[in-house]
Amino acid sequence: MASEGNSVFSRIIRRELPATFLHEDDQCIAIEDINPQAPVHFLVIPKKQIRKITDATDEDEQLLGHCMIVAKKVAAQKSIDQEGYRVVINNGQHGCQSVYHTHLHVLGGRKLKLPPG
Ligand code: DGP
Repeated sequence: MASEGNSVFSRIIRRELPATFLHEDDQCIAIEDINPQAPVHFLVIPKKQIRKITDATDEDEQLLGHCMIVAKKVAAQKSIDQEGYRVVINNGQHGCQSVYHTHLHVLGGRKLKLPPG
């Protein structure tokens, strides 16, 4: 499945912009975050551009579940699965979302703080 969206992530999926790929399949990609907030910080991005998690529908249930499974597999490849990590979806203005193409952040490699900002 190609991405037909207009977001920066859709352009990365179409290889119009560069990124460090960790995973790709027919439904999603995983890439290194351009501005890492932890020693390990990657993004899992569905190829379908769901602008916000608010906009997700029941039809997206399998796709979003798949992204979670990819997140845990790539985390294992990055060897952060034993000590743990955080999976975050920022949603909308109060969630400090900046790219309106839903994505999972996976952060690890150090002990993260609570509460998160
Ligand atoms: P969010 O606030 O949840 O929308 O986070 C967007 C994240 O995407 C942020 O951590 C930085 C990352 N990001 C933005 N533009 C690019 C890009 O062009 N390439 C990569 N690899 N990451 C990007």
